[in-house]
Amino acid sequence: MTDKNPEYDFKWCPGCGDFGVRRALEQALQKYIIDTEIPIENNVIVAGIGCSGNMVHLLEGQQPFGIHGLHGRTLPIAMGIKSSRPDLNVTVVAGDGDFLSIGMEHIAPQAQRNLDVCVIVMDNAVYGLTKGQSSPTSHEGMITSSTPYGKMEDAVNPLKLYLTLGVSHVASALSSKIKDLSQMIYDAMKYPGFAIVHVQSPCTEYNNTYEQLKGNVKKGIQPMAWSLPEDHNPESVSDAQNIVDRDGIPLGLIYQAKDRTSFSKRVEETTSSMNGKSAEDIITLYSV
Ligand SMILES: Cc1ncc(C[n+]2csc(CCOP(=O)(O)OP(=O)(O)O)c2C)c(N)n1
Ligand code: SF4
Repeated sequence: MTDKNPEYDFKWCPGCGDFGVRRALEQALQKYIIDTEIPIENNVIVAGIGCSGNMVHLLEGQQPFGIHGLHGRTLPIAMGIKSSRPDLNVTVVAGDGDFLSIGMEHIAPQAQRNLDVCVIVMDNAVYGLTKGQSSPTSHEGMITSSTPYGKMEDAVNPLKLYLTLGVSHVASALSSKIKDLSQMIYDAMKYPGFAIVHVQSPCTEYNNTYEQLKGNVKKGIQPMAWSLPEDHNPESVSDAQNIVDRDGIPLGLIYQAKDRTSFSKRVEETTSSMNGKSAEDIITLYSV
């Protein structure tokens, strides 16, 4: 609940990783509207359903448009917006359950179209809002409310999946490293194609992974997260593949395709090849 939105009586649990993501998104958006001179009202946040989806109501500062849509359907909504208003800066926010479970089928088609949106996936490896059920990124054997004897499936490796499906810009981040995350979100907003920033955003209530991600010297816990080597070339597919094949959580820009035509450009080219024909003209021309 905020002073501005007193009717929304929900908030995140103390320590939830989504607070850091919110701060980073606010900073990135602020920088984006100053640098590009795109007014705030030409920015849209499309949210899925989940604790992460509440982001759209909890943003502070200048307010972009917000759509809190259906579970798993952030990408079709984002595509609808970009089809009719390619000038808008669209950012998708979704949880790992929303984006990689029910929403998984939408990733490949948008990767192939190179839909020019920035996607922020908040990965806590559980379904937080519905009380901690296993998600695609929960590890095999994990005990959750829906897997009391251990999850039977292997975990999805989201970064590997994005590369395989042809996502043009793939970055990986931690919610607690707000400065780095904010820069990654800003870069993804500016990238003219399908850009995903996959964020490890721990759920303090059902899967608190802060210690595993950052490590704890006193307890002899090695950090799972590691920075990309300095000589990593994000334009190299083989470098990117090599990174996502390694254990743990790589942090940084893993892959970025150069010179791929964006969805908005494809729409523009196709529309201009219609030579001013209306929808009715085309239906008449091609109806049998
Ligand atoms: C079509 C549909 N199926 C299921 C649900 C119930 N539901 C709401 S949120 C959610 C999962 C949320 O998990 P995630 O996307 O990982 O987000 P988190 O809450 O962890 O941020 C589910 C299954 C729903 N709202 N709509
Ligand atoms: S249940 Fe988990 S993901 Fe949801 S607000 Fe609480 S800590 Fe965050």
